[in-house]
Amino acid sequence: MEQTLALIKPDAVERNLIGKILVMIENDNFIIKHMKSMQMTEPLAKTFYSVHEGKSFFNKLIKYMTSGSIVALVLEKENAVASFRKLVGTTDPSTAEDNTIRKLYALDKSYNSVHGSDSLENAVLEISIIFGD
Ligand code: IDP
Ligand code: MG
Repeated sequence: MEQTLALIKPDAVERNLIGKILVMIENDNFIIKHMKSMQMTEPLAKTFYSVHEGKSFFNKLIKYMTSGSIVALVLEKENAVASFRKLVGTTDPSTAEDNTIRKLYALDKSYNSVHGSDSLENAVLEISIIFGD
């Protein structure tokens, strides 16, 4: 079964939204295979977001993602990667579809509450970065 990597980001953990987001994930028939609460170190965040290195928002992104606890999840479902991206909604919540996690909970395009892998290849890579030994 296909897997994807989900993160509940610091802005959502801080606002006590873990439970509400997990309900949305379970109601959309994802199986939670692994789950942990953690705080990203700066090196881990830089590795995880290395594709964005050099972009204008990179430093702000690293500061945000290391600012507090996150919840990391490995989710399983048929077509998990695309299905979870659909549940997450667009990067900027102002353009996200109704009933997506970001439409309901994201603050703006920087502090947007959740992460979902954007391809099968990146899902495998991100799962190994966060859950690999
Ligand atoms: P995604 O999370 O929807 O895949 P990406 O473009 O991969 O979006 O960007 C990764 C993360 O970087 C976003 O979720 C958001 O937290 C942050 N980000 C993206 N674009 C901007 C921006 O223009 N300004 C500030 N932060 C941004
Ligand atoms: Mg992305």
